[in-house]
Amino acid sequence: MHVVATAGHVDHGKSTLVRALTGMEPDRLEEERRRGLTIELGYAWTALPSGERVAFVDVPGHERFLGTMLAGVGPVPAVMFVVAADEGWMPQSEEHLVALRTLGVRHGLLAVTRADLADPAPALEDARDRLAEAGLGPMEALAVSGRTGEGLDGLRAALDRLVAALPAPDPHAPVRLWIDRAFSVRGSGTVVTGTLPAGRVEVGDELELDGEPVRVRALESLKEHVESVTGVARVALNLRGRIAPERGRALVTPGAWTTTDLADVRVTMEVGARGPLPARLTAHIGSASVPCEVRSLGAEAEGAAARLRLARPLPLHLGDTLLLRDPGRGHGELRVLARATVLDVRPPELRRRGAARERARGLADASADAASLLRTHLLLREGELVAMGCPPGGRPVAAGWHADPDHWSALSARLPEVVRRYAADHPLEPGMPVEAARHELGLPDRRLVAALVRPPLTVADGRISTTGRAPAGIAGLPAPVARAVRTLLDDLAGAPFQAPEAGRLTELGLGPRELAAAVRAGALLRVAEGVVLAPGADARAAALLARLPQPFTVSQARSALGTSRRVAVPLLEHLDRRGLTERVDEVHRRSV
Ligand SMILES: Nc1nc2c(ncn2[C@@H]2O[C@H](COP(=O)(O)OP(=O)(O)O)[C@@H](O)[C@H]2O)c(=O)[nH]1
Ligand SMILES: [Mg+2]
Repeated sequence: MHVVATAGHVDHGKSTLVRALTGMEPDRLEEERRRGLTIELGYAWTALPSGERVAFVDVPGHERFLGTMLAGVGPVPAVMFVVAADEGWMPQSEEHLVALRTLGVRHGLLAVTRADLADPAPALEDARDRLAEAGLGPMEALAVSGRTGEGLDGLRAALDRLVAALPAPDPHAPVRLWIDRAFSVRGSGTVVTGTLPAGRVEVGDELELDGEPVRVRALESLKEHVESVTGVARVALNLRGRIAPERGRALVTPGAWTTTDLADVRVTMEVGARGPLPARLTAHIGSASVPCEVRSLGAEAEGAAARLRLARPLPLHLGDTLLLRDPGRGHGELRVLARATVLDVRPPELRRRGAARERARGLADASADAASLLRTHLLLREGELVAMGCPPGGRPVAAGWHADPDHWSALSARLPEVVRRYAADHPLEPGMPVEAARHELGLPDRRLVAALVRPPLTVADGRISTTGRAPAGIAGLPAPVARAVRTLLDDLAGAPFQAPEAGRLTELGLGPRELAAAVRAGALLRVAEGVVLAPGADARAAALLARLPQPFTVSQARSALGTSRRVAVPLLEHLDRRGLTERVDEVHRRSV
Protein backbone atom coordinates (compact mmCIF):
# COMPACT_ATOMS: atom_id res chain seq x y z
CA MET A 1 0.00 0.00 0.00
CA HIS A 2 1.00 3.61 -0.48
CA VAL A 3 -0.15 6.80 1.15
CA VAL A 4 -0.42 10.16 -0.60
CA ALA A 5 -1.50 13.42 1.01
CA THR A 6 -3.23 16.25 -0.82
CA ALA A 7 -2.03 19.83 -0.69
CA GLY A 8 -3.20 23.11 -2.14
CA HIS A 9 -5.35 26.20 -1.64
CA VAL A 10 -8.88 25.96 -0.24
CA ASP A 11 -11.64 25.30 -2.82
CA HIS A 12 -9.20 24.31 -5.53
CA GLY A 13 -10.80 20.88 -5.86
CA LYS A 14 -8.66 18.56 -3.68
CA SER A 15 -11.56 16.73 -2.05
CA THR A 16 -13.46 16.54 -5.34
CA LEU A 17 -10.45 14.93 -6.98
CA VAL A 18 -10.03 12.39 -4.19
CA ARG A 19 -13.75 11.61 -4.44
CA ALA A 20 -13.49 11.17 -8.22
CA LEU A 21 -10.45 8.90 -7.92
CA THR A 22 -11.72 6.69 -5.11
CA GLY A 23 -15.50 6.89 -5.15
CA MET A 24 -15.26 7.57 -1.40
CA GLU A 25 -16.26 10.67 0.55
CA PRO A 26 -13.21 12.31 2.16
CA ASP A 27 -15.28 15.01 3.89
CA ARG A 28 -16.74 12.85 6.64
CA LEU A 29 -18.28 15.52 8.84
CA GLU A 30 -21.81 16.79 8.36
CA GLU A 31 -20.50 20.33 8.82
CA GLU A 32 -17.91 19.79 6.09
CA ARG A 33 -20.54 18.64 3.61
CA ARG A 34 -22.94 21.44 4.54
CA ARG A 35 -20.25 24.12 4.17
CA GLY A 36 -18.45 22.43 1.27
CA LEU A 37 -15.22 22.90 3.21
CA THR A 38 -12.68 20.40 4.50
CA ILE A 39 -12.08 21.00 8.19
CA GLU A 40 -10.73 17.66 9.31
CA LEU A 41 -8.40 15.17 7.68
CA GLY A 42 -10.22 12.91 5.21
CA TYR A 43 -9.32 9.37 4.27
CA ALA A 44 -10.17 7.50 1.06
CA TRP A 45 -8.49 4.77 -0.94
CA THR A 46 -8.57 2.94 -4.22
CA ALA A 47 -6.67 0.49 -6.39
CA LEU A 48 -4.55 1.95 -9.17
CA PRO A 49 -4.43 0.38 -12.66
CA SER A 50 -1.35 -1.66 -11.64
CA GLY A 51 -3.33 -3.14 -8.75
CA GLU A 52 -1.30 -1.18 -6.17
CA ARG A 53 -3.51 0.33 -3.54
CA VAL A 54 -3.20 3.96 -2.63
CA ALA A 55 -4.75 5.74 0.35
CA PHE A 56 -5.24 9.50 0.34
CA VAL A 57 -5.02 11.74 3.35
CA ASP A 58 -7.09 14.71 2.23
CA VAL A 59 -6.09 17.90 4.03
CA PRO A 60 -7.91 21.18 4.53
CA GLY A 61 -6.63 24.07 2.45
CA HIS A 62 -8.09 26.91 4.48
CA GLU A 63 -5.45 28.99 6.22
CA ARG A 64 -7.14 28.50 9.59
CA PHE A 65 -6.40 24.81 9.42
CA LEU A 66 -2.68 24.83 8.64
CA GLY A 67 -2.06 22.80 11.81
CA THR A 68 -4.44 20.09 10.61
CA MET A 69 -2.84 20.15 7.19
CA LEU A 70 0.58 19.61 8.77
CA ALA A 71 -0.74 16.74 10.90
CA GLY A 72 -1.97 15.04 7.75
CA VAL A 73 1.14 15.58 5.66
CA GLY A 74 3.68 15.08 8.48
CA PRO A 75 4.03 11.29 8.37
CA VAL A 76 3.24 10.91 4.64
CA PRO A 77 6.04 10.46 2.08
CA ALA A 78 4.29 11.76 -1.08
CA VAL A 79 1.89 14.49 -2.08
CA MET A 80 -0.70 15.28 -4.75
CA PHE A 81 -0.43 19.02 -5.14
CA VAL A 82 -3.68 20.51 -6.43
CA VAL A 83 -4.06 23.90 -8.17
CA ALA A 84 -7.30 25.18 -9.75
CA ALA A 85 -6.95 26.03 -13.43
CA ASP A 86 -9.27 28.99 -13.04
CA GLU A 87 -7.60 30.52 -9.99
CA GLY A 88 -3.96 29.61 -10.32
CA TRP A 89 -1.37 29.93 -7.58
CA MET A 90 -2.86 31.28 -4.32
CA PRO A 91 -1.59 32.07 -0.79
CA GLN A 92 -2.19 28.60 0.64
CA SER A 93 -0.64 27.04 -2.45
CA GLU A 94 2.47 28.92 -1.44
CA GLU A 95 2.11 28.11 2.24
CA HIS A 96 1.64 24.40 1.59
CA LEU A 97 4.62 24.44 -0.74
CA VAL A 98 6.79 26.02 1.95
CA ALA A 99 5.55 23.46 4.48
CA LEU A 100 6.31 20.54 2.18
CA ARG A 101 9.76 21.87 1.43
CA THR A 102 10.44 22.38 5.12
CA LEU A 103 9.28 18.88 6.01
CA GLY A 104 11.49 17.49 3.29
CA VAL A 105 8.73 15.91 1.18
CA ARG A 106 10.46 15.02 -2.08
CA HIS A 107 7.89 13.00 -3.99
CA GLY A 108 4.68 14.11 -5.60
CA LEU A 109 2.74 15.16 -8.61
CA LEU A 110 0.94 18.29 -9.67
CA ALA A 111 -2.74 18.10 -10.66
CA VAL A 112 -4.17 21.26 -12.17
CA THR A 113 -7.88 20.61 -11.79
CA ARG A 114 -11.09 22.43 -12.68
CA ALA A 115 -9.70 22.33 -16.22
CA ASP A 116 -13.31 22.46 -17.46
CA LEU A 117 -13.54 26.03 -16.12
CA ALA A 118 -10.43 27.57 -17.67
CA ASP A 119 -7.46 26.83 -19.86
CA PRO A 120 -5.18 24.90 -17.46
CA ALA A 121 -1.95 25.71 -19.34
CA PRO A 122 -0.98 29.01 -17.62
CA ALA A 123 -1.71 27.74 -14.07
CA LEU A 124 0.08 24.49 -14.84
CA GLU A 125 3.21 26.17 -16.16
CA ASP A 126 3.36 28.63 -13.28
CA ALA A 127 2.79 25.98 -10.59
CA ARG A 128 5.32 23.60 -12.13
CA ASP A 129 7.97 26.31 -12.13
CA ARG A 130 7.31 27.17 -8.50
CA LEU A 131 7.44 23.54 -7.38
CA ALA A 132 10.67 22.96 -9.28
CA GLU A 133 12.20 26.11 -7.84
CA ALA A 134 11.37 24.90 -4.35
CA GLY A 135 13.21 21.69 -5.03
CA LEU A 136 10.11 19.50 -4.96
CA GLY A 137 10.75 17.81 -8.18
CA PRO A 138 10.94 16.55 -10.76
CA MET A 139 7.18 16.22 -10.65
CA GLU A 140 4.73 15.11 -13.25
CA ALA A 141 2.13 17.77 -14.01
CA LEU A 142 -1.33 17.00 -15.40
CA ALA A 143 -4.49 18.89 -16.26
CA VAL A 144 -7.68 17.22 -14.98
CA SER A 145 -11.26 17.89 -14.01
CA GLY A 146 -12.83 16.37 -10.96
CA ARG A 147 -16.22 17.35 -12.33
CA THR A 148 -16.10 15.92 -15.91
CA GLY A 149 -13.54 13.20 -15.23
CA GLU A 150 -11.32 14.53 -17.99
CA GLY A 151 -7.67 13.49 -17.49
CA LEU A 152 -8.42 11.13 -14.59
CA ASP A 153 -7.08 8.03 -16.37
CA GLY A 154 -3.86 9.91 -16.99
CA LEU A 155 -3.78 10.93 -13.32
CA ARG A 156 -4.24 7.30 -12.20
CA ALA A 157 -1.37 6.23 -14.44
CA ALA A 158 0.78 9.07 -13.10
CA LEU A 159 -0.06 8.03 -9.51
CA ASP A 160 1.08 4.52 -10.39
CA ARG A 161 4.40 5.89 -11.63
CA LEU A 162 4.71 8.06 -8.53
CA VAL A 163 4.18 5.24 -6.02
CA ALA A 164 6.39 2.85 -7.99
CA ALA A 165 9.26 5.33 -7.63
CA LEU A 166 8.87 5.80 -3.86
CA PRO A 167 11.72 4.41 -1.76
CA ALA A 168 10.69 1.26 0.12
CA PRO A 169 10.56 1.95 3.85
CA ASP A 170 12.49 -0.31 6.24
CA PRO A 171 10.17 -3.05 7.55
CA HIS A 172 12.44 -3.49 10.59
CA ALA A 173 12.47 0.19 11.52
CA PRO A 174 11.24 1.01 15.04
CA VAL A 175 7.58 1.95 15.05
CA ARG A 176 6.50 5.55 15.57
CA LEU A 177 2.87 5.86 14.67
CA TRP A 178 1.65 9.45 14.98
CA ILE A 179 -2.02 9.36 15.91
CA ASP A 180 -4.24 11.49 13.69
CA ARG A 181 -7.59 10.29 15.04
CA ALA A 182 -8.65 8.66 18.30
CA PHE A 183 -12.12 7.52 19.28
CA SER A 184 -13.98 4.96 21.37
CA VAL A 185 -15.95 2.20 19.76
CA ARG A 186 -18.63 0.72 21.97
CA GLY A 187 -17.65 -2.84 22.82
CA SER A 188 -14.07 -2.64 21.57
CA GLY A 189 -12.61 0.29 23.46
CA THR A 190 -10.09 2.74 22.11
CA VAL A 191 -9.24 2.99 18.41
CA VAL A 192 -6.54 5.18 16.94
CA THR A 193 -5.63 5.76 13.31
CA GLY A 194 -2.52 7.03 11.64
CA THR A 195 -0.07 6.65 8.80
CA LEU A 196 2.57 4.06 9.66
CA PRO A 197 5.65 5.35 7.80
CA ALA A 198 7.91 2.32 8.34
CA GLY A 199 8.32 -0.76 10.50
CA ARG A 200 5.70 -3.33 11.34
CA VAL A 201 2.80 -3.65 13.76
CA GLU A 202 1.22 -6.96 14.72
CA VAL A 203 -1.81 -7.93 16.73
CA GLY A 204 -0.57 -8.60 20.28
CA ASP A 205 2.37 -6.15 20.02
CA GLU A 206 3.19 -4.05 23.03
CA LEU A 207 3.82 -0.43 22.17
CA GLU A 208 4.20 2.66 24.32
CA LEU A 209 2.13 5.80 24.46
CA ASP A 210 3.65 8.60 26.56
CA GLY A 211 5.65 5.97 28.41
CA GLU A 212 2.57 3.82 29.19
CA PRO A 213 2.44 0.30 27.79
CA VAL A 214 -0.41 -0.42 25.38
CA ARG A 215 -1.36 -3.69 23.76
CA VAL A 216 -2.58 -3.94 20.16
CA ARG A 217 -5.82 -5.93 20.43
CA ALA A 218 -6.83 -5.73 16.81
CA LEU A 219 -5.61 -4.15 13.63
CA GLU A 220 -7.32 -2.78 10.54
CA SER A 221 -5.95 -1.37 7.36
CA LEU A 222 -8.35 0.21 4.85
CA LYS A 223 -11.29 -1.18 6.86
CA GLU A 224 -10.06 -4.77 6.62
CA HIS A 225 -9.00 -6.84 9.64
CA VAL A 226 -5.38 -7.86 9.38
CA GLU A 227 -2.90 -9.65 11.65
CA SER A 228 0.04 -7.39 10.80
CA VAL A 229 0.83 -4.27 8.79
CA THR A 230 4.12 -3.05 7.38
CA GLY A 231 4.65 0.63 6.59
CA VAL A 232 3.85 2.62 4.58
CA ALA A 233 0.21 2.05 5.48
CA ARG A 234 -2.90 3.61 6.84
CA VAL A 235 -3.76 1.72 10.01
CA ALA A 236 -6.41 1.62 12.70
CA LEU A 237 -5.35 0.08 16.01
CA ASN A 238 -7.66 -1.18 18.68
CA LEU A 239 -5.76 -0.65 21.92
CA ARG A 240 -5.83 -2.00 25.44
CA GLY A 241 -4.21 0.03 28.19
CA ARG A 242 -4.93 2.78 30.66
CA ILE A 243 -4.49 5.52 28.12
CA ALA A 244 -6.22 8.51 26.63
CA PRO A 245 -4.79 8.82 23.15
CA GLU A 246 -5.30 11.89 21.01
CA ARG A 247 -3.98 13.44 17.83
CA GLY A 248 -0.33 14.35 18.08
CA ARG A 249 0.64 11.54 20.45
CA ALA A 250 2.66 8.67 19.09
CA LEU A 251 2.67 4.93 19.62
CA VAL A 252 6.25 3.75 19.67
CA THR A 253 8.34 0.62 19.95
CA PRO A 254 9.45 0.49 23.60
CA GLY A 255 13.09 1.50 24.10
CA ALA A 256 13.55 2.57 20.49
CA TRP A 257 12.97 6.32 20.90
CA THR A 258 14.11 9.04 23.26
CA THR A 259 11.15 10.88 24.65
CA THR A 260 12.36 14.36 25.42
CA ASP A 261 11.23 17.94 25.81
CA LEU A 262 14.70 19.29 25.10
CA ALA A 263 16.54 19.03 21.80
CA ASP A 264 19.51 20.70 20.17
CA VAL A 265 18.82 21.41 16.51
CA ARG A 266 20.24 23.01 13.42
CA VAL A 267 17.87 25.70 12.20
CA THR A 268 17.45 26.34 8.51
CA MET A 269 15.41 29.48 7.88
CA GLU A 270 12.78 29.27 5.17
CA VAL A 271 13.30 31.34 2.08
CA GLY A 272 11.68 34.68 2.79
CA ALA A 273 11.70 34.26 6.58
CA ARG A 274 13.67 36.98 8.23
CA GLY A 275 15.58 36.28 11.46
CA PRO A 276 15.94 36.41 14.33
CA LEU A 277 13.49 33.63 15.09
CA PRO A 278 10.82 34.56 17.62
CA ALA A 279 11.47 32.93 21.01
CA ARG A 280 8.05 31.26 21.09
CA LEU A 281 7.01 29.08 18.19
CA THR A 282 5.06 25.94 17.45
CA ALA A 283 7.01 22.84 16.47
CA HIS A 284 5.37 20.33 14.15
CA ILE A 285 6.44 16.76 13.61
CA GLY A 286 4.27 13.87 12.51
CA SER A 287 0.78 14.74 13.65
CA ALA A 288 2.08 16.64 16.67
CA SER A 289 2.10 20.36 17.12
CA VAL A 290 3.75 21.53 20.32
CA PRO A 291 4.50 25.04 21.55
CA CYS A 292 8.20 25.50 22.08
CA GLU A 293 10.79 27.99 23.25
CA VAL A 294 13.71 28.57 20.94
CA ARG A 295 17.06 29.55 22.37
CA SER A 296 19.64 30.47 19.84
CA LEU A 297 23.06 29.16 20.84
CA GLY A 298 25.26 31.05 18.45
CA ALA A 299 25.13 33.95 16.08
CA GLU A 300 22.02 34.18 13.91
CA ALA A 301 23.10 32.66 10.68
CA GLU A 302 22.13 30.08 8.17
CA GLY A 303 22.37 26.65 9.78
CA ALA A 304 22.47 28.19 13.27
CA ALA A 305 22.37 25.96 16.32
CA ALA A 306 19.45 26.33 18.70
CA ARG A 307 17.98 24.61 21.72
CA LEU A 308 14.27 23.80 21.67
CA ARG A 309 12.31 23.40 24.87
CA LEU A 310 9.04 21.69 23.99
CA ALA A 311 5.88 22.18 26.02
CA ARG A 312 5.51 18.41 26.14
CA PRO A 313 7.96 15.60 25.47
CA LEU A 314 8.06 13.94 22.05
CA PRO A 315 9.64 10.66 20.96
CA LEU A 316 12.55 11.77 18.79
CA HIS A 317 15.58 10.49 16.93
CA LEU A 318 18.59 12.37 15.69
CA GLY A 319 17.99 13.50 12.14
CA ASP A 320 14.27 14.12 12.72
CA THR A 321 12.89 17.23 11.06
CA LEU A 322 10.68 19.65 12.97
CA LEU A 323 8.82 22.42 11.24
CA LEU A 324 8.83 25.69 13.19
CA ARG A 325 5.81 27.90 12.73
CA ASP A 326 4.83 31.26 14.17
CA PRO A 327 1.29 30.73 15.43
CA GLY A 328 0.84 34.47 15.84
CA ARG A 329 1.25 35.45 12.22
CA GLY A 330 -1.31 35.17 9.48
CA HIS A 331 -2.91 36.91 6.53
CA GLY A 332 -0.26 36.95 3.90
CA GLU A 333 2.66 36.73 6.28
CA LEU A 334 4.92 33.72 6.19
CA ARG A 335 3.99 31.47 9.08
CA VAL A 336 6.26 28.51 8.39
CA LEU A 337 9.59 29.95 9.38
CA ALA A 338 12.21 27.29 9.63
CA ARG A 339 13.23 23.70 9.61
CA ALA A 340 14.90 22.32 12.72
CA THR A 341 17.02 19.22 12.24
CA VAL A 342 17.48 17.31 15.47
CA LEU A 343 21.16 16.87 16.42
CA ASP A 344 20.84 15.85 20.06
CA VAL A 345 17.93 14.55 22.10
CA ARG A 346 19.75 14.67 25.44
CA PRO A 347 21.63 17.93 25.20
CA PRO A 348 24.11 18.79 27.93
CA GLU A 349 23.29 21.53 30.42
CA LEU A 350 24.74 24.93 29.61
CA ARG A 351 25.82 26.40 32.91
CA ARG A 352 29.22 27.92 32.47
CA ARG A 353 29.71 31.27 30.79
CA GLY A 354 30.37 30.77 27.12
CA ALA A 355 28.94 27.23 27.23
CA ALA A 356 26.24 28.09 24.68
CA ARG A 357 28.75 29.39 22.16
CA GLU A 358 30.98 26.41 22.66
CA ARG A 359 27.98 24.13 22.17
CA ALA A 360 27.07 25.98 18.96
CA ARG A 361 30.58 25.40 17.65
CA GLY A 362 30.29 21.71 18.54
CA LEU A 363 26.96 21.46 16.75
CA ALA A 364 28.23 23.28 13.66
CA ASP A 365 29.93 20.17 12.32
CA ALA A 366 27.70 17.64 14.10
CA SER A 367 25.86 15.04 12.13
CA ALA A 368 23.07 12.67 13.10
CA ASP A 369 25.23 9.68 13.94
CA ALA A 370 26.76 7.78 16.84
CA ALA A 371 30.27 9.23 16.40
CA SER A 372 28.89 12.75 16.58
CA LEU A 373 26.84 11.94 19.69
CA LEU A 374 29.83 10.39 21.43
CA ARG A 375 31.89 13.52 20.85
CA THR A 376 29.40 15.30 23.12
CA HIS A 377 28.36 12.56 25.51
CA LEU A 378 31.75 10.76 25.61
CA LEU A 379 30.22 7.50 26.84
CA LEU A 380 26.83 6.02 25.96
CA ARG A 381 25.21 2.65 26.36
CA GLU A 382 24.24 0.81 23.21
CA GLY A 383 20.56 1.05 24.21
CA GLU A 384 20.86 4.82 24.60
CA LEU A 385 22.35 5.17 21.13
CA VAL A 386 19.58 3.03 19.66
CA ALA A 387 16.94 5.13 21.43
CA MET A 388 18.55 8.23 19.94
CA GLY A 389 18.24 6.74 16.47
CA CYS A 390 21.98 6.13 16.06
CA PRO A 391 22.81 2.45 16.47
CA PRO A 392 26.56 2.21 17.13
CA GLY A 393 28.87 1.33 14.26
CA GLY A 394 31.99 0.32 16.18
CA ARG A 395 32.66 -2.15 18.96
CA PRO A 396 31.82 -1.47 22.62
CA VAL A 397 34.73 -0.64 24.93
CA ALA A 398 33.12 -2.58 27.78
CA ALA A 399 29.84 -4.38 28.55
CA GLY A 400 27.58 -2.52 26.12
CA TRP A 401 29.35 0.85 26.53
CA HIS A 402 30.53 2.90 23.58
CA ALA A 403 33.13 5.63 23.93
CA ASP A 404 34.43 8.56 21.98
CA PRO A 405 37.86 7.29 20.84
CA ASP A 406 39.74 10.42 21.95
CA HIS A 407 38.07 10.40 25.35
CA TRP A 408 38.85 6.72 25.79
CA SER A 409 42.53 7.10 25.05
CA ALA A 410 42.71 10.09 27.39
CA LEU A 411 41.14 8.00 30.18
CA SER A 412 43.48 5.16 29.47
CA ALA A 413 46.44 7.54 29.76
CA ARG A 414 45.13 8.99 33.03
CA LEU A 415 44.49 5.77 34.93
CA PRO A 416 48.13 4.77 35.69
CA GLU A 417 48.76 8.25 37.10
CA VAL A 418 45.58 8.12 39.18
CA VAL A 419 46.58 4.72 40.59
CA ARG A 420 50.11 5.90 41.33
CA ARG A 421 48.85 8.96 43.19
CA TYR A 422 46.43 6.84 45.19
CA ALA A 423 49.22 4.44 46.16
CA ALA A 424 51.34 7.37 47.32
CA ASP A 425 48.46 8.76 49.40
CA HIS A 426 47.47 5.35 50.81
CA PRO A 427 50.73 3.46 51.36
CA LEU A 428 49.07 0.92 53.67
CA GLU A 429 46.55 -0.22 51.02
CA PRO A 430 47.25 -2.96 48.53
CA GLY A 431 46.13 -0.89 45.54
CA MET A 432 43.38 1.52 44.49
CA PRO A 433 39.81 0.27 44.88
CA VAL A 434 38.15 0.08 41.45
CA GLU A 435 35.27 2.13 42.84
CA ALA A 436 37.66 4.93 43.85
CA ALA A 437 39.16 4.93 40.36
CA ARG A 438 35.66 5.01 38.84
CA HIS A 439 34.85 8.04 40.98
CA GLU A 440 38.16 9.75 40.25
CA LEU A 441 37.76 9.34 36.48
CA GLY A 442 34.07 10.33 36.62
CA LEU A 443 32.93 7.10 34.99
CA PRO A 444 29.37 5.75 35.24
CA ASP A 445 30.23 2.05 35.51
CA ARG A 446 33.02 0.08 37.24
CA ARG A 447 33.27 -2.23 34.25
CA LEU A 448 34.64 0.72 32.30
CA VAL A 449 37.48 1.05 34.80
CA ALA A 450 38.27 -2.66 34.51
CA ALA A 451 38.37 -2.26 30.72
CA LEU A 452 40.93 0.53 31.06
CA VAL A 453 43.35 -1.58 33.10
CA ARG A 454 46.36 -2.61 30.98
CA PRO A 455 49.80 -3.89 32.03
CA PRO A 456 51.66 -2.92 34.12
CA LEU A 457 48.34 -2.28 35.94
CA THR A 458 46.39 -5.30 37.17
CA VAL A 459 43.11 -5.78 39.03
CA ALA A 460 42.77 -8.25 41.87
CA ASP A 461 40.19 -8.40 44.66
CA GLY A 462 38.56 -5.18 43.46
CA ARG A 463 41.81 -3.19 43.59
CA ILE A 464 44.09 -1.88 40.91
CA SER A 465 47.82 -2.02 41.49
CA THR A 466 51.03 -1.79 39.54
CA THR A 467 52.82 -5.07 39.12
CA GLY A 468 56.48 -5.62 38.41
CA ARG A 469 57.55 -2.68 40.52
CA ALA A 470 60.30 -3.48 43.08
CA PRO A 471 59.04 -3.26 46.70
CA ALA A 472 59.82 0.14 48.13
CA GLY A 473 61.39 -1.31 51.31
CA ILE A 474 61.06 0.10 54.80
CA ALA A 475 61.68 3.64 53.57
CA GLY A 476 58.49 3.50 51.50
CA LEU A 477 56.32 3.09 54.62
CA PRO A 478 54.72 5.93 56.57
CA ALA A 479 57.17 7.08 59.27
CA PRO A 480 55.34 5.62 62.36
CA VAL A 481 55.00 2.25 60.66
CA ALA A 482 58.64 2.27 59.57
CA ARG A 483 59.68 3.05 63.17
CA ALA A 484 57.61 0.17 64.58
CA VAL A 485 58.98 -2.25 61.98
CA ARG A 486 62.57 -1.25 62.82
CA THR A 487 61.90 -1.98 66.53
CA LEU A 488 60.46 -5.34 65.56
CA LEU A 489 63.50 -6.18 63.44
CA ASP A 490 65.75 -5.26 66.42
CA ASP A 491 63.72 -7.71 68.58
CA LEU A 492 64.21 -10.38 65.92
CA ALA A 493 67.95 -9.80 65.50
CA GLY A 494 68.73 -11.79 68.67
CA ALA A 495 66.04 -14.47 68.25
CA PRO A 496 65.30 -14.63 64.52
CA PHE A 497 62.54 -17.29 64.73
CA GLN A 498 60.66 -15.98 67.74
CA ALA A 499 57.92 -14.21 65.88
CA PRO A 500 56.40 -11.38 67.95
CA GLU A 501 53.27 -12.23 69.97
CA ALA A 502 50.00 -10.46 69.22
CA GLY A 503 50.43 -8.25 72.28
CA ARG A 504 53.81 -6.97 71.12
CA LEU A 505 52.42 -6.15 67.68
CA THR A 506 49.54 -4.23 69.21
CA GLU A 507 51.93 -2.38 71.51
CA LEU A 508 53.94 -1.29 68.47
CA GLY A 509 50.77 -0.19 66.65
CA LEU A 510 51.11 -2.81 63.93
CA GLY A 511 47.58 -3.92 62.97
CA PRO A 512 46.71 -6.12 60.00
CA ARG A 513 46.81 -3.15 57.56
CA GLU A 514 50.23 -1.99 58.73
CA LEU A 515 51.64 -5.52 58.66
CA ALA A 516 50.27 -6.10 55.16
CA ALA A 517 51.86 -2.85 53.96
CA ALA A 518 55.21 -3.77 55.54
CA VAL A 519 55.06 -7.22 53.91
CA ARG A 520 54.23 -5.65 50.50
CA ALA A 521 57.10 -3.23 50.92
CA GLY A 522 59.43 -6.21 51.56
CA ALA A 523 60.22 -4.99 55.12
CA LEU A 524 58.80 -8.10 56.83
CA LEU A 525 58.27 -11.73 55.86
CA ARG A 526 54.77 -13.05 56.42
CA VAL A 527 54.75 -16.74 57.28
CA ALA A 528 51.11 -17.06 58.29
CA GLU A 529 48.28 -14.88 59.55
CA GLY A 530 49.79 -12.87 62.43
CA VAL A 531 53.20 -14.59 62.15
CA VAL A 532 55.90 -12.29 60.78
CA LEU A 533 59.71 -12.60 60.71
CA ALA A 534 62.58 -10.60 59.25
CA PRO A 535 63.01 -10.86 55.50
CA GLY A 536 65.29 -13.80 54.65
CA ALA A 537 64.40 -15.68 57.85
CA ASP A 538 63.00 -18.53 55.76
CA ALA A 539 66.32 -19.07 53.91
CA ARG A 540 68.24 -19.02 57.25
CA ALA A 541 65.83 -21.57 58.71
CA ALA A 542 66.27 -23.84 55.68
CA ALA A 543 70.06 -23.70 56.09
CA LEU A 544 69.84 -24.65 59.79
CA LEU A 545 67.41 -27.50 59.13
CA ALA A 546 69.70 -28.92 56.41
CA ARG A 547 72.26 -29.66 59.13
CA LEU A 548 69.85 -31.88 61.11
CA PRO A 549 69.83 -35.67 60.73
CA GLN A 550 67.31 -36.34 57.97
CA PRO A 551 64.37 -36.78 58.09
CA PHE A 552 63.36 -34.68 61.11
CA THR A 553 60.20 -34.03 63.11
CA VAL A 554 58.47 -30.74 63.92
CA SER A 555 59.74 -31.01 67.44
CA GLN A 556 63.39 -31.44 66.27
CA ALA A 557 62.99 -28.50 63.93
CA ARG A 558 61.46 -26.37 66.68
CA SER A 559 64.40 -26.87 69.04
CA ALA A 560 66.96 -26.40 66.24
CA LEU A 561 65.38 -23.04 65.40
CA GLY A 562 64.85 -22.08 69.02
CA THR A 563 61.17 -21.29 68.69
CA SER A 564 57.68 -22.47 69.60
CA ARG A 565 55.18 -24.70 67.73
CA ARG A 566 53.14 -21.56 67.01
CA VAL A 567 55.93 -20.45 64.67
CA ALA A 568 57.55 -23.77 63.70
CA VAL A 569 54.44 -25.36 62.17
CA PRO A 570 53.52 -22.50 59.79
CA LEU A 571 57.21 -21.84 59.05
CA LEU A 572 57.71 -25.48 57.94
CA GLU A 573 54.58 -25.26 55.79
CA HIS A 574 55.96 -22.05 54.27
CA LEU A 575 59.27 -23.85 53.52
CA ASP A 576 57.28 -26.75 51.96
CA ARG A 577 55.53 -24.26 49.70
CA ARG A 578 58.82 -22.67 48.67
CA GLY A 579 60.27 -26.12 47.93
CA LEU A 580 63.02 -25.83 50.61
CA THR A 581 61.68 -28.78 52.64
CA GLU A 582 59.30 -31.63 51.85
CA ARG A 583 57.13 -34.04 53.78
CA VAL A 584 58.27 -37.64 54.04
CA ASP A 585 55.30 -38.99 56.01
CA GLU A 586 52.79 -37.81 58.60
CA VAL A 587 55.48 -36.71 61.05
CA HIS A 588 58.75 -36.38 59.11
CA ARG A 589 60.23 -33.86 56.74
CA ARG A 590 63.57 -33.55 55.02
CA SER A 591 65.53 -30.72 53.49
CA VAL A 592 65.54 -30.45 49.72
N1 LIG B 1 -16.28 22.85 -12.45
C1 LIG B 1 -15.55 22.21 -11.57
N2 LIG B 1 -15.74 22.42 -10.28
C2 LIG B 1 -14.96 21.77 -9.40
C3 LIG B 1 -13.94 20.87 -9.82
N3 LIG B 1 -13.32 20.39 -8.72
C4 LIG B 1 -13.92 20.95 -7.65
N4 LIG B 1 -14.91 21.79 -8.05
C5 LIG B 1 -15.74 22.59 -7.18
O1 LIG B 1 -14.92 23.46 -6.43
C6 LIG B 1 -15.40 23.62 -5.12
C7 LIG B 1 -14.33 23.23 -4.14
O2 LIG B 1 -13.97 21.87 -4.29
P1 LIG B 1 -13.38 21.03 -3.14
O3 LIG B 1 -13.04 19.69 -3.72
O4 LIG B 1 -14.19 21.08 -1.91
O5 LIG B 1 -12.04 21.85 -2.89
P2 LIG B 1 -10.96 21.69 -1.75
O6 LIG B 1 -11.20 22.76 -0.76
O7 LIG B 1 -9.66 21.88 -2.44
O8 LIG B 1 -11.09 20.33 -1.19
C8 LIG B 1 -16.63 22.73 -5.01
O9 LIG B 1 -17.76 23.51 -5.21
C9 LIG B 1 -16.47 21.75 -6.15
O10 LIG B 1 -17.68 21.28 -6.66
C10 LIG B 1 -13.78 20.69 -11.22
O11 LIG B 1 -12.88 19.94 -11.67
N5 LIG B 1 -14.59 21.38 -12.06
MG1 LIG C 1 -11.30 19.78 0.71
